[in-house]
Amino acid sequence: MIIDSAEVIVTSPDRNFVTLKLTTDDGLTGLGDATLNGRELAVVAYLTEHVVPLLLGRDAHRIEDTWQFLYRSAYWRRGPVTMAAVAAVDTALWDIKGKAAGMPVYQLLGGASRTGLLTYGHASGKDLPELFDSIRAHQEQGYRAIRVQTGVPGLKSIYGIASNATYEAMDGVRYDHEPAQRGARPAEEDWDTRSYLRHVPAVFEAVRAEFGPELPLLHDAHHRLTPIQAAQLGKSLEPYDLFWLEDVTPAENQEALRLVRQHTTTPLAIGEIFNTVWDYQQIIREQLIDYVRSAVTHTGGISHLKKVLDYAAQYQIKSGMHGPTDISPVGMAAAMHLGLSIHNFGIQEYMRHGARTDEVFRQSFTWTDGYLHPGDAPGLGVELDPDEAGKYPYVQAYLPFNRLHDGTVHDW
Ligand code: CS2
Ligand code: MG
Repeated sequence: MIIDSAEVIVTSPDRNFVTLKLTTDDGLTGLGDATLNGRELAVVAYLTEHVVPLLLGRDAHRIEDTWQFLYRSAYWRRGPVTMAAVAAVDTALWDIKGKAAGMPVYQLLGGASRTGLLTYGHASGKDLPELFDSIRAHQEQGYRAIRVQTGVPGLKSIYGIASNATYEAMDGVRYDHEPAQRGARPAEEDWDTRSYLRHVPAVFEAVRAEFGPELPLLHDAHHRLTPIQAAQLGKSLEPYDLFWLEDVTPAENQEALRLVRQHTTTPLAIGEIFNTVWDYQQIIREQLIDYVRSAVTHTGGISHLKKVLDYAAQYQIKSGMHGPTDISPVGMAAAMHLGLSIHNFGIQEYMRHGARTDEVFRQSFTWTDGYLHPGDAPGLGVELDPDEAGKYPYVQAYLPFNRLHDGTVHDW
């Protein structure tokens, strides 16, 4: 089964997506998500100029060998662009192997370890009434776990708050926060850690008072705190029993988490910007996190993320795969097949895509009563409609960035 053709498809129905489509000499096709938010075209070039020519004529069955070839023969390893490109090839080959075997990919990964994947959704509000409405709206949609993001008094715009602009763009449907904004330059936002640290515990106190002790609540600090500030936040949120506190401090410095662990028992989730198992080695070995946040799309595909999660399993660390709208339906399906098969599944992030995206990507996965299931179609269960995709050319978009009051650039 020889790889006969390889296409890199860029489309922008509700946001930009990059998809690799492989076709074999006996007509089987496989899709892989290569979307890197705000840097999409870098992966397109890496795939088109450097990877596609190397794939043609290869045996599509040899997934692990192809992974090792792409990772080692490049000489320059790791990093978001390389690992998104490798991920797209790996995922597309698993899709093909599933179709060749006439089985959904999760069956090739060892079969189902559960009946469905618990998901969490993004509730947000610039103030408590708006936040409470958003939580209720997500519960009505079926979510059994809720990520809570809140506005902070004194800050104009902040990560995670769905804006009315998004509201209008989505045909009047209250829509989650879409971080990448279309435009020629990244939007500048303001940030102040002390205002945030003073405000967030009070918000969780109010949410618990309103919604009770059971509802699993998550929060994303989005890489903005120093290690001691992260420890402070984790401690101040302990009374509200969070499911997890995410990206509480930039984790390039893996040791930073030791200080956080010393001061708080709030569960920690990290890894959505990690790309290989080596980014996790110390924080897993030293039990410094509780959830692995990597997505298949950004961590070298199903083959490599499975290795990360198998390593994490030895430390009772669970999966919490990244699943915002910048992970395409192909990347989401890959996450579901892996998540259904592994033992140490924790929870799956699930931001629902827009209607135009659902037209471009025909999906067979289901979301019922708050649980996702990849479906039982052979392969991944997602097909791309080239005519629909062709309607929406790429639109430049950037993630915002932060400046402190004194003008210093800060983590967004
Ligand atoms: C976020 C993302 O979903 C999350 O946990 O951290 O929204 C993130 O900001 C985007 O994926 C960036 O592209
Ligand atoms: Mg996050």
